[in-house]
Amino acid sequence: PFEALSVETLPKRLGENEALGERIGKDASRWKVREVGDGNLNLVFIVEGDHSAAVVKQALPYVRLVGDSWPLPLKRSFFEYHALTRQEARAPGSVPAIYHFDQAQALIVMEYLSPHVILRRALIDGRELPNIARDIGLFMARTLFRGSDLSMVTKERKADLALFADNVELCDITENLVFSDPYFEAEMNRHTSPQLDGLVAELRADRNLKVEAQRLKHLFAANAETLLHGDLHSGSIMVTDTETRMIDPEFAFYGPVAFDVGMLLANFWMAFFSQRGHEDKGSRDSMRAYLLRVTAETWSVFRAEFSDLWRTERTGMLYQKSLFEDQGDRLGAEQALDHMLAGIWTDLLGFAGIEVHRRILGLAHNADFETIADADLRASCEAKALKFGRHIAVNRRQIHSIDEVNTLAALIEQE
Ligand code: SR1
Ligand code: MG
Repeated sequence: PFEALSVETLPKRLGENEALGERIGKDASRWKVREVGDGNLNLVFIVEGDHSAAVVKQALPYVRLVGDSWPLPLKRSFFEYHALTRQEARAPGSVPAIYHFDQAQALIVMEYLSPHVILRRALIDGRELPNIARDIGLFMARTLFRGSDLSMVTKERKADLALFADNVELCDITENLVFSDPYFEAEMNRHTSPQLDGLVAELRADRNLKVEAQRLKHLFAANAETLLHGDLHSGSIMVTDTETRMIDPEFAFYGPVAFDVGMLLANFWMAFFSQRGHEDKGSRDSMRAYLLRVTAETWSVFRAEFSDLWRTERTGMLYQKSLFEDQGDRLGAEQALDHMLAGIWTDLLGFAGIEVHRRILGLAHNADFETIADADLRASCEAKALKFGRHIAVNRRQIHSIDEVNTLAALIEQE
């Protein structure tokens, strides 16, 4: 039966696994174990032995953030494992290596990434990382293209879709926490700045915004386009100055391409709006400019790589080459690509706006804002982010370039 690990029980339980012993160190009694999980859902341990170190991630039968009053199935670990293996195949080197998976114990033993830190932490600290836009843009384009009917054998994609369709409880979290709860007085909501009460009431009375959020929820739930990471925010990415790895795809399921891209860009924009709150040790002008460059570069890398894959790897049943290039109609294939990218762009703005809102109004907040000690300053950063989120979600069909969005972000930030 399932048993949650502890610092004390882990060496005994995993030390019996020969392959792990070989890798970490044969004498498990010498393993040093720390529990480091600070996420919303799981236990995470770092295990250091005589040979090397590893990370052990174990799902709990409930939501760690809330407690056992909110049960959550252990099978999320199964989906995380299968998402990691697909991401590694589609974007090699972008996720941690897996050493061991135990479905019954809902645990994954994986590569210990060191000296990596969580990207969100690095951005709060004002670190300008040179490679994140390229690395994340490539990761998204490769996993999202290669997990879709543009690339996969459709029989395999449909079987995979059925497999991940069972990740229903984690989809349910997103469907409620991201798309609905922020827009009414849901029980689990908590905005921590009472200074925002007026604006929050305005947003909850904003018919256009609520209709848009529901249209996006519909898209999220009904458009099973590709295998998503499902929770691609800056807390799901680990970095050094030169390396970037995506972690934690337990929310993986088949959904719209634009969801991952929108959630990710939203987290860069939130980092941007929170910088004013982290200026106690010096100006963040350069960091703000950097973050806007990162959003533009990420989108541009994504577009370029997605387009390249479209031209070179379109082996699936969608927009078959036999309809276009094979008949000498390269322009037709380009036209279809433009349409798809235009759709992704419009939808990602919606998902981004909604993601910004839920991180301020809903249950699961962001350290970017939460670590701002001065309550008025925090509320002012959050208010600007909320206005920005509303604007891009509601006006997404009228916004045509990332430069436009970034100009708007800079204008709101300076208000
Ligand atoms: C109850 S889970 C809250 C949030 O944490 C995860 O990281 C997801 O973002 C989820 O929405
Ligand atoms: Mg997570």
